Amino acid sequence: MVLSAEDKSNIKAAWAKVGSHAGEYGAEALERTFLSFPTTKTYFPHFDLSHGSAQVKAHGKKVGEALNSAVAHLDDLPTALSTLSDLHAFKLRVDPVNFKLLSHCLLVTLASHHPADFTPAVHASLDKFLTSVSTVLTSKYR
Ligand code: HNI
Repeated sequence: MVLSAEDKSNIKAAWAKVGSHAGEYGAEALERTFLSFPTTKTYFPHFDLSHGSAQVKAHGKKVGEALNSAVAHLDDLPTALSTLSDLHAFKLRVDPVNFKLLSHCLLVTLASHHPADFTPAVHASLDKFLTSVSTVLTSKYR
């Protein structure tokens, strides 16, 4: 997945609108993922997954911060996400299909909060971005 110059500028512009809400959107995307795709909950047996859960909020913040960092390092995602890649591949062993589900819910969350900014072109660039992040996080599996 190669991000074009236009993708990069779309991703940065969209993320500028996200601003300080990345953690909150991360938590909303997680809640949407757990509700819409319940098998994803199997990776979080140790979490309280109820609506408003402090654990989901805290985890959403971590996911949001990781995405903030990825947006700041679009030219070198493998380096920026290297530690997280090790974690997901070697320790958590999350099946790659789940990354598509979370990515979808991240897109839905962004679209619902920023409908006017979520043009088809921005949608496509954000989809490529999340696919790139997911590819890095699942790249050390085999
Ligand atoms: Ni993921 C931990 C980021 C996809 C299951 N994950 C993290 C952490 C970050 C993170 C950041 C915290 C690391 C730390 O504590 O050092 N995860 C991301 C990102 C994506 C992603 C950016 C994709 C966009 N993770 C997924 C998916 C699943 C997943 C798709 C499974 C459905 N992640 C986990 C689990 C943990 C985790 C499980 C550990 C949670 C805990 O605290 O015990």
